Amino acid sequence: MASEITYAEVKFKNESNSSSTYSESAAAPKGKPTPHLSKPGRPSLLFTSLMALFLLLTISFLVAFILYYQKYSQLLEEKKVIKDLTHKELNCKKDITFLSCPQNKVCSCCPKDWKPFSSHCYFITIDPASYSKSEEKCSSMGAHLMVIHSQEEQDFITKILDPKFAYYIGLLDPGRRQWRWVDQTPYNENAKFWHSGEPNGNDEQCVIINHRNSGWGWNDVRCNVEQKSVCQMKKIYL
Ligand code: MMA
Ligand code: CA
Repeated sequence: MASEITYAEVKFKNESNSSSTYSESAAAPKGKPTPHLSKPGRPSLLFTSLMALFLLLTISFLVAFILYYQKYSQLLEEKKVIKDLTHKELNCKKDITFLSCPQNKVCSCCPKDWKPFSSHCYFITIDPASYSKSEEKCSSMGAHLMVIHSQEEQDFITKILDPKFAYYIGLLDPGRRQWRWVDQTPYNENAKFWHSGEPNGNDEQCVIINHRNSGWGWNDVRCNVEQKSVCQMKKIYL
C-alpha cells in the first residue's frame, strides 16, 4: 500500500513537468505499477541532468588524459628509437650518482667514438665544413655544436684537439656583436676564452677554437670558412 501512495505522488510530479513522461505513465499497465516508478525518493530531473553532465565531463577528461598520455609515451619512445638508430653502439659506465649498472637500472652512456665529460658526450668531426653544415652534421646525430660554460670544459676539450687545426664551436653573433650559444644557454661573461685581440671582425659571426702561441682560445671567423668542429650531446641514461 505504501508503495502505491508513493507512485501516485511521483506520477503527479511527472504529469506537471513533462508531457512525454505523462504519456509514458499513461501507456503503462494500469493494474500494477512498474517497479522503477515505485521507488521512493526518485531523483529530480535537474539532479539527474547534473549527474549526467558530471559523468560526461569526467569521461571526457579521462579520455583526454589517456589520449595525451599515449601521445606523450609515443613521443618518448620515438626519441629513444631515433637515438638508438643514430648511434648503433653505446659505451656505458656506472655513474657515481647511480650505484648499480646495469642490474639496478641507470647507466650513463656515450655513443661509440664520443668522449664523455661531466653530463655530456663530445664528438670531433674531422671533415672541414662551413658553420651551418657543421651544425647540420651535429644535428643529424642528435647533438649540436659544442657549448663551453667553464674552464674545466674548455680544458677537457683542448686536451683532445689537434693544435694544428681550428674547430667550430656553437657560438654565433646573429648581429650587433651579440654572442649567442646554439643551445640557447646564456653567454656567460665569466666563462669566455677569446684569444687576446678577439673578437675583431664585424663580418666574422661564427667562432672557432684554436691554438696560438699564447695557448688555446676562441676567434671569430667568417661562417663560410670550412673548419673541423666539435659536437656535443647530453649523455644517454639507460
Ligand atoms: C687572423 C686574425 C683573426 C681573423 C682571421 C681571419 C689568422 O687570424 O685577424 O682575428 O679572424 O685572421 O682569417
Ligand atoms: Ca677574428
